[in-house]
Amino acid sequence: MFNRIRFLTAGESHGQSLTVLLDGLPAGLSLSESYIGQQMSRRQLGYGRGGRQLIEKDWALITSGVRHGFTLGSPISMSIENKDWVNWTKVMSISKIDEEIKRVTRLRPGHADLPGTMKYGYDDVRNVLERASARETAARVAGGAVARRLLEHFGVEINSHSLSIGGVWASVSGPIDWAIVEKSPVRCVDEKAGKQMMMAIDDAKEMGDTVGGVVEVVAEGLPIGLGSHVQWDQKIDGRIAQALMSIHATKAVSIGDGWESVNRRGSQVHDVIEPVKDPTNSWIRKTNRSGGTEGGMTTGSALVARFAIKPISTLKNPLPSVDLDSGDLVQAHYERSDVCQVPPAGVIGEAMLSLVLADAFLEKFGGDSIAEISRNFEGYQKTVRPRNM
Ligand code: EPS
Repeated sequence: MFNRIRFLTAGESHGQSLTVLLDGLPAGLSLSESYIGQQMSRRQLGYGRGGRQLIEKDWALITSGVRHGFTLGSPISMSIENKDWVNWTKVMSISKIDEEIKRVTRLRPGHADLPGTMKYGYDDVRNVLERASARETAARVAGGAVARRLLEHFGVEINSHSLSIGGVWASVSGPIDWAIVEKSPVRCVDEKAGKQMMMAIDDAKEMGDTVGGVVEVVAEGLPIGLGSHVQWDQKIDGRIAQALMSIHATKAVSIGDGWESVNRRGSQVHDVIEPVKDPTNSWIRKTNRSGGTEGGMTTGSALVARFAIKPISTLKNPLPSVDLDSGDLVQAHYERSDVCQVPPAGVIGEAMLSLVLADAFLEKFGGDSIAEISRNFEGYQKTVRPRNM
């Protein structure tokens, strides 16, 4: 997945804590727990979130790789406490307990329950659902925040917004006012659509159901030439697609005009390259239908990706299902959950996009310290212009 950064998470939703391990970041990057905490708070917001977000105050304790406010170049590890753990010490005890714990055997369609219990030979769905839970995205956002910090140092800005929820679509034209998005309970720039999205979430909640939608993530300020055309697994669009597709409940990913472009002719799809007047501001396009990638590389235009979040699988009014032991018809398992995960998905998508782009940035401008990477980056940027300018 990554060429320079190694990123792992560990931890179950109701275990003691989540763990994050990041290796491959350079020395000399300013980084603080409060910076990471700000991103983690953003993830906990969103209309339609479940009761768990009232219990948790997500915070990532940095346990290595940072000294006096700057990265050391050594592995960065973080620990995120699950405050809910105190209510689960028996159910999620590490050691054997002599108390009978009720097994979860009623399989939820749409989650990891059936494939997970068959794959690992479990008799208790909880052994799957604890790790499969979207709680893990708290760890992704912590790791993604470190990557975001690196990109911000080099002038890259990452944002996201909800394009649709429950079939209600925002009408978006022109530059997006990200301050409006951050204030919106559904992270939607279109206030009218936002209100209708909240109504759609309320209606679903009323019916014990759930709703999904579409999120758009945007990275601005990227240099041209991240990724590569030379090998299938180096293409930046493919790497972004995998990272976004790996987010819980994601069922589709597109870049730029994506699916819409197939209805148009090439002359209406490709972004014309404008003549260069100012060598320090080269390769401008008046359109960005490509979403900032061509041939598996960044073009220098905004990187724009969209991903579809399915309505989440835990329904208060459960679907019919089957019991893992008997194979008989039962109602699917229900436990506290969200009604809609689209708003937090934007923040999680920003984190995953940051990790892919930071990895590609380090791949191109490698170096062990921010100072060395800066020299490489500035030297490259001076070459990005027509050859005789
Ligand atoms: C979530 C934490 C989970 C769920 C939700 C998202 O906490 P709990 O299971 O204790 O309520 O609320 O997970 C899911 C919706 C899912 O399908 O796994 C979180 O922190 O984002």
